[in-house]
Order: sequence, then structure tokens, then C-alpha cells
Amino acid sequence: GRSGAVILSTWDFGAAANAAAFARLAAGGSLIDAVEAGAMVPEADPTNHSVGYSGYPDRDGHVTLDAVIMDDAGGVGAVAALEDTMHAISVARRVMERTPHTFLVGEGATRFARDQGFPQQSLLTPESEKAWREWLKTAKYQPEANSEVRGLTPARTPGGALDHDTIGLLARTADGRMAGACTTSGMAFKMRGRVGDSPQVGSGLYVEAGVGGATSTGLGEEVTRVAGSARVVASMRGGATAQQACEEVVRHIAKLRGDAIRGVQVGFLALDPKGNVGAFCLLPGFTYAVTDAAGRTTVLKAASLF
Ligand code: SD4
Repeated sequence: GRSGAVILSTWDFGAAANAAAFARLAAGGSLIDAVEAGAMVPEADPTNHSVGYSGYPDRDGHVTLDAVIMDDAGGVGAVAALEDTMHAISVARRVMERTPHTFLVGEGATRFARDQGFPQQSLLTPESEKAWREWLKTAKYQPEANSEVRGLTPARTPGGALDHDTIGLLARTADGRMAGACTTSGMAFKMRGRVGDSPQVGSGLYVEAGVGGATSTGLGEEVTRVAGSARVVASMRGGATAQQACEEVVRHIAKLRGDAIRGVQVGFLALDPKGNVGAFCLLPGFTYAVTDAAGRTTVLKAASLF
């Protein structure tokens, strides 16, 4: 893997998130400030339909958000099935900093967001509502791996639940401290109440001092089944490089699931305290953004098993 990475995040739009995270660090912010700032970028982006504002809704038309933030000193905060609140990552941070808990869900999470002063707003945009109404015509739940790779766009795949765009971010300082964040609106047109890998510590994100961090994207159920990000970090703890660790877990999922994961995308990123990067996925098409200590960002394609 490449070394010297300071910020690492999923997908090509991660580049803009990395820039915000890097700027926050450069301005003297903490690692938590940085990963939060990065995650907020796609959360507010109306053209990104898998995170925050304008995320595709569940089957019943509700946009519900999942997010987790964590440092390497045991700090963890998460929310799932949060509604009417743009910045799920910031609510997750408040869970970490201002409650005795690590995870709030549903109505309780949404009420906590109101109590904390986060504005109440509808996250469903005319565009995402239109895609949902199109989807209702067939109402088939069929996640499409890397729709962009096949040249499909949301407009051309009304029923195609785009299974990319979740953002997972990992960041480190020169002294090897680390933090991470992950935020998503989850799989498009999911069942009401469905929670994926993203907000679950150990599945969508895991960070361990002195070892490294990992984050995931893709069809969350396949990551949750094996506590994927915790497994990547466990491999690193056992001596694997960041790259070897990502590969080990993807291979494990493929072996465990066999035909059940045909056509399904799952991707992992890993970062060690020295800035070595790992990236691996099931199917071609998973991209990620790496920012180095000089603030230079590169978007790369992850190698894939199939
Ligand atoms: C989920 N892993 O909710 C998320 C979706 C995702 O890119 O990663 N989209 O299953």
C-alpha cells in the first residue's frame, strides 16, 4: 500500500470530504473535528443520494440516516434510523460527548437531535422522491453494485438501488493517533427499520490505537455478518499489512457466502498508524481518496477479488 496517508475515504467524492477534513486538521482541529468535517460534506450534498440530505428513502418514503464516529481512546458515538436531521455524524458525535451511551436509534435519536438544537428539516428532495415513486412501480429490492461502473445513472435505473456513496473516513496525525467516521442513508428503498453496517462499531468502522483503522462500503448485510471492519483491524493486529488485512476479509466473505454474494459489492479501506493504506473489494469499481501530509489528494481504484 501507499504510505504517508493522512486522510483516507471511500469513493471518488471522498476527495472533497478529505479536503474539508485536512483543512480542519491544518487549522488545529482534533482528529474527531476533522473526520466530522469530512463526513459533513457529502451529508449536505444534494447530488449524493446515499448520504444525508437527498438520500434515497426507505420503502415507505422516509429518509433515515445511520452514522458512527470513533477515536482510538474508546470514544464512540452512533445513531441509526435518524430522521429529519441533515448531519447525522454531528448527532453521533453528541451521543459520544454528551450522553452516557454509545448508540441511539430511531425516535430517540431524532428527539435527541432536536434537544441538542439540530434543525428539523425534511431530507427528501423532489429528485429523490421521484426516484422513490419510480421504484414503487416495481418495488423490487435489488441492490445494484457500482451502478456507475456499468454506466447507469439514477435517472436510468429508477429501480436500481445505488449501493455506493456511503462515506467512511479514516484520519491520523503524525504521532500515529487515529479516528474515523462513517455516515450513510443506507441502502435505497430498504425496509423500514433496516440498519446496515455503517453505524455499527466493528462493522462499518473500527479504530484501534497502535494498530490501525478500517471502514467499509457496499451491501451492509455482508459486512455486518462478519463484523468486517473489526476483522480487518484484528488481521492487522495479528501482523497483516493494511492491504493484506482488507484482502483477508473480502476473501473470507466470498468463501462464507459463495453464490449469495454474486453481483454484490463490498469494499474495505484500512489505514495504519504510519499512513500505510489498504483497499480491496469484491467487484471492480470501488474507488477511494487518499490525502497525504502535504494535502495532496489522489483518487485510486481498489483491486478486487472478482
Ligand atoms: C449500507 N453500507 O447501509 C451501506 C451502504 C453503502 O455505499 O455503503 N453504500 O449497507
